[in-house]
Parts: sequence; structure tokens; C-alpha cells
Amino acid sequence: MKKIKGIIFDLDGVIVFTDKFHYLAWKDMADSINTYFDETINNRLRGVSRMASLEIILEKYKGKPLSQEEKEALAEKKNTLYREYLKTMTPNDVTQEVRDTLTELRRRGYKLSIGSSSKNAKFILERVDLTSYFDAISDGTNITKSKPDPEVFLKGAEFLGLRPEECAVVEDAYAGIDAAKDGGMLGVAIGDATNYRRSDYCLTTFSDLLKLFK
Ligand code: B16
Ligand code: MG
Repeated sequence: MKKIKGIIFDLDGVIVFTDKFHYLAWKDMADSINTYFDETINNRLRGVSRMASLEIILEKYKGKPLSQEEKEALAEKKNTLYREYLKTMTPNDVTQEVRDTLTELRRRGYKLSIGSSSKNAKFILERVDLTSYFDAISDGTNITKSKPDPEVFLKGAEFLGLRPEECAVVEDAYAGIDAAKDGGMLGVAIGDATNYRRSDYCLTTFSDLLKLFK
């Protein structure tokens, strides 16, 4: 654990919980094209990019074939509604435990980055007043390949000026742990990802990070 100098955090499912907003916005979009969508399908969208999420939802679509333009319009429609929900977020949507843990990790000398598939990551961080807690932000706006590709975390490491093997990734999604491991980083799991065999360490609660990174 000594060589770890930077910690890269997934956003949705680790720092904030916007699953319910994703669900409501995708549900609205799916209803508009008479397509079945439920919470189980929503769980498969964790860490997956917007367009890849749409393709998963369209597995249940039975209408006429959709052009790329129509698909992009559907994704845009979902995102517009999703951002309306995001506007209801406030600093109270981040726990004191998360704030204190991030502050203490930084005090201990670790460099911190976000590593999120979301193109809305910076907007969310502003809403919950968390931008200043991080040294770098790698998100859906600076990548061409989504998790499980390691790109978002490799960029995060690069933004921190560190090598991949000097970084740990904190993730809630299997696709995120795959991305971390395939990128040569330590995979620290919380939530859903604690059931995944590729995870190196499992957290019961966010502040367990302070036991892991002394
Ligand atoms: P957007 P993360 C991911 O964020 C979400 O888990 C996933 O459900 C979403 O589809 C993806 O971001 C893209 O989000 O539509 O806002 O660009 O977990 O990687 O922080
Ligand atoms: Mg996540």
C-alpha cells in the first residue's frame, strides 16, 4: 500500500447517488417509445456511458429501426430531464463522512481525482459543493472509450502526474473495477462491486479508506 500516492474516485454510486434520477429520466424516455424498463435493467447501466446505456435499454425495443440521429435525440431527451433532477441536488446530498474522509486523505498527502463516465460530473460536483476537494477531474468529457476501458482512470492518473501503479480506484461498478485492474491500478470496491472477485479491497463504509491509506 506504500507506493499508492493517488486515489481516483468514481462519482455516481461512490460520492453521490444519482441512480434514482437516471432511472426516472430513462423510464420517461423508454415510456415515450413504448419500451419496457425496470430497476433491474437500470442496475446494468452503472458506470456505462450514456449511448451504451441507451443500447442496453433498446434491447427491449420492438418498434421500427432507429437511425443514429434518432438515438442521439433519445439520449439528449433523457439527459435534459436528468439535468432537471440534478438541479435539485444541494451540498446536503454529500455526507459529512465523505467530506471528512476526503479532507483527511488529502491532509495525509494523497492526491485525489474524480474518474467518472459522466459528462455531467463537473455540474454535479458544483451542485454539491465538492469541486475544491479534488486535485483533478477526469470524466466523460475527456474520454473516447467508456468503462470497462481504463481510459478515464489513466487520464485521472495523468492529470495527477502519477503512474497507474501509484493509483488506487474506488468504484461501485463491476465495469469500473475491470477498468481499474486493466489499467494497472488497485481496485477498491464499495457497494455493489464488493461482490466482485476482481476487487482488491472492499469497503463497508467510505471512511474505511482511512484504515487502508494511512
Ligand atoms: P451521463 P459514474 C456514470 O457515472 C453512471 O454510473 C452511469 O449510469 C451513466 O450512464 C454514466 O455515468 C454517464 O452519465 O449521461 O451523465 O454522461 O458511475 O462513472 O460516475
Ligand atoms: Mg459508479
